[in-house]
Amino acid sequence: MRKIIVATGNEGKMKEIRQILAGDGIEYVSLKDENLQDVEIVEDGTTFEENAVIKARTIAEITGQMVLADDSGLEVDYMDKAPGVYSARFLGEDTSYTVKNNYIIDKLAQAKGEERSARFVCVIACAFPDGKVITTRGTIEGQIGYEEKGENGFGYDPIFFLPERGCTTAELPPEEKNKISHRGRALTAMYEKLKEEKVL
Ligand code: ITT
Repeated sequence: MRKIIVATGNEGKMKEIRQILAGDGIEYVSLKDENLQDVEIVEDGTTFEENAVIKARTIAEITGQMVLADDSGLEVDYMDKAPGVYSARFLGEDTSYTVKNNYIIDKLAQAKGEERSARFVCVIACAFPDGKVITTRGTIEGQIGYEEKGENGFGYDPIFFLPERGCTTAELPPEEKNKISHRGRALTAMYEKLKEEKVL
């Protein structure tokens, strides 16, 4: 079976990536699966695109293979689009998401209705051994909830409320989240591009 490396150490992402791309006869493996978890990746970009490219290129250069990477995050409009590209590092990499999520809820104490707007953004990069790189972007619009709700997903999902569904992305079954999520959209677009270019 053909194997494609996804340059991520985030297990929540990896699980969704496998679910979204399931059924194409390719095995998607993480950095840990390939014993590459200790490779230093300097994520010093200021955009999702820059960071996704840095991750995919670093691993493509080392392995000589085509590599996928995901850079994603939560933009809260009331917080000037923070935490954005710093979503994983927000309040410290080792701080629990209960603390991060409740901090955001508290920040929005005075925000009402539309003022609570937020989005998840995901950029997928595909880097080739010859240095070529392509990216796709997906977003999902929502609002910051008033309390954490739901056990599915990971990270900020318990506070990402979808008004049209009346629930958070952590309350959606995984297959429902993947159909509409930033990651589902960006990955589907990447899959189509790679098919067009006859790489898959
Ligand atoms: P890798 O760089 O190893 O892939 P990371 O977690 O450090 O893992 P990012 O820098 O892209 O990755 O940070 C993404 C963060 O954005 C992630 O840790 C979550 O906090 C948040 N995030 C992204 N997608 C999410 C989703 O679908 N649901 C909830 N939170 C999400």
